[in-house]
Amino acid sequence: MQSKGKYYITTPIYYPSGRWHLGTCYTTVVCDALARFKRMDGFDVFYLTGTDEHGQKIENTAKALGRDVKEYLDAQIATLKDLWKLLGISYDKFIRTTDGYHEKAVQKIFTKLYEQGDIYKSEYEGWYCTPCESFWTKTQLVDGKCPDCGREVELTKEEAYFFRLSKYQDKLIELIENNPEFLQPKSRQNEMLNNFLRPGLQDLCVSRTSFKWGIEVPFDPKHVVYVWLDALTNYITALGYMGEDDSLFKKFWPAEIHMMGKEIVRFHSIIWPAILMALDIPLPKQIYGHGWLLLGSDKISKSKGNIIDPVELSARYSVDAVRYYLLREVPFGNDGMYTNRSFLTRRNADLVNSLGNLVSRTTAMVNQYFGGILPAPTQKDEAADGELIAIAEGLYEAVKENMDKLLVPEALAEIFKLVNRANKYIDETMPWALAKDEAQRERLATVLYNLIESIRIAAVMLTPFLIEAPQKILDCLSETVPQYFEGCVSFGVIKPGAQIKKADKLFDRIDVEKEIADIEKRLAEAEKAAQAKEEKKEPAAPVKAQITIDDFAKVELKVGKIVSAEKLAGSGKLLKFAVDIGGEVRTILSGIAKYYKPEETVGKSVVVVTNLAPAKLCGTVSEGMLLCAEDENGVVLLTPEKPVKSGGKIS
Ligand code: ME8
Repeated sequence: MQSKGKYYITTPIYYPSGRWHLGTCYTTVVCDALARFKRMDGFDVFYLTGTDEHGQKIENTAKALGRDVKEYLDAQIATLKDLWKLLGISYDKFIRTTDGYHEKAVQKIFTKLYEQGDIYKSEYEGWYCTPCESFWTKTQLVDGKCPDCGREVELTKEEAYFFRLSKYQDKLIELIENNPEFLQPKSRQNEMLNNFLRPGLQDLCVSRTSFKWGIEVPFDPKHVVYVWLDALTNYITALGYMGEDDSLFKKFWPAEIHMMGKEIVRFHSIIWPAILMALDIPLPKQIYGHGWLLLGSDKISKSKGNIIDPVELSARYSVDAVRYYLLREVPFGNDGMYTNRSFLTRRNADLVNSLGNLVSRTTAMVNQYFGGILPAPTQKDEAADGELIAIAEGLYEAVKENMDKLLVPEALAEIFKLVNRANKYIDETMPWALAKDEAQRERLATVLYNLIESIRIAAVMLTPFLIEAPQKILDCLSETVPQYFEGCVSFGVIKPGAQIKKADKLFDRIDVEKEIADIEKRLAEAEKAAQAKEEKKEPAAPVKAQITIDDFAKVELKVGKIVSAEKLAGSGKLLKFAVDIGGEVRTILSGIAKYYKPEETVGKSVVVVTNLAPAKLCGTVSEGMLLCAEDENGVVLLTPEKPVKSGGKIS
């Protein structure tokens, strides 16, 4: 089919936080439905998503876990990709900001902007936490202290590069005022104009020297590119901008839509167009800031057994139920409130009762009355059939109109109008009554044909939204999932004679009250278990004050060999050792009588602190200390892993 044009749609790039809950899936699922819809509608679609992988926080997290940063990221990204696969996200490209082509392109962009004077060098002033090596803005501080570790911070200056954002202020105001389509929904326009643009823009800090995990500024490598210049440019570098092959950029840029949650609209509607203006490339057609999925009384916590985890939700209630909930229940552009009850009720009402019931009742009747062969509609009745057929005939246009306006829940509501009308049609026409009267056989055939054809159209129109049910339904009708809407959304396409299989249950019915009671029980049990675990936990050993390498160098450690050992008279705890530390034999006392018989230790190589001030214990002077390790099983002497001569220095 001839392309209706191109359609480039993006989600933001995700932080590799590992804590992806139902809310985080919202942007990708919505974009997926739009991308799938546009593809079926005949557009050449490019759907981009990816991950935002630079910055101090990521470096700190990986280090705290004792992991190599890239290795840590690879594992996180694999998990995210698995989640997108599970949810059927049909992205065309997944960009990682650690991808080499992106890093090179960002360096070129930075250099270009610097050379043309849009980036300049100055000083950044911020609050610095020395132990965390992190800069914070005043608003990020918690009670004036580091938000990560709670320690004191210092006002510090750091050399940094700045992007001349202020230079674009007037152009940005003009853009938002004169192009109402650029920033949607409309409420976000006033927010940007009144809160940020009209009060005046400050230049934007685009480099840092206080951490390393970022893209090096090519002409000043002690700097790394800071946040937004790296993150936002993914939308063009993914297409090959400033790369080896920019054919995708030529084909797909500018984007039809950048979709995101409302908290990052500011960066997309102010910083991003300013960067594009500076690069002299066209602006995206639309920035859309959707609302948030808020959580009723449920906290987002997997450890507490909360079903807000999309993987768990999909496993228990199906991927389609998760997608449907996100697309149908959250008023697009506004916030939506998740509760277990709203999720389960919506699933039962629409997917089980309306759709599932319609398909199973109808396919069962075709099997019961016509041996599973679709009969021809030979006895039409305009009064009885007209409304159903009109809704089915007009469904594609109704859905398209809503999707074009990004009214996703409304588009789904149109499809369910048909599903519900078809259920009502069954009640009105009462096929089971027609079946009892041989004279009504043709009418029965027509009723069932109309129902099957309505189901087929509903399933085709559901294809961009759900990923399992439409295929299952169409399979029952011996139809395949079409690539395009064209040619399969008008009424009367399915041919009489088609084999109609009895539908298996599309969605299991769930007793909402029982399920909620179950969830609450599981939550309570998990919470109790977590609490018990917490109580059993030994209090963490207090962390000793840090020492410098110079402090450590003051301790002289040598390998020694135990020449003789005996119990120290008058002490139940101490053993008295003669230890050869290389040409000198020392008397050393150690409190390990409970763990070693004296004769067991003779001949062992041990680690000796040789410059410890002598101390008198039970009348005997100890001239050093033997190092031991301790755990719940007892105390052991430390010994070198391979034989080392007595007197061998330990460093
Ligand atoms: O912001 N409801 O990444 P991110 C709805 N890396 N949407 C939600 C949500 C919720 N409860 N929680 C998160 C970033 N999201 C940056 C973007 S783009 C150049 C850089 C959405 O991982 C959020 O609004 O924090 C955003 O659209 C997406 O998840 C990724 O958020």
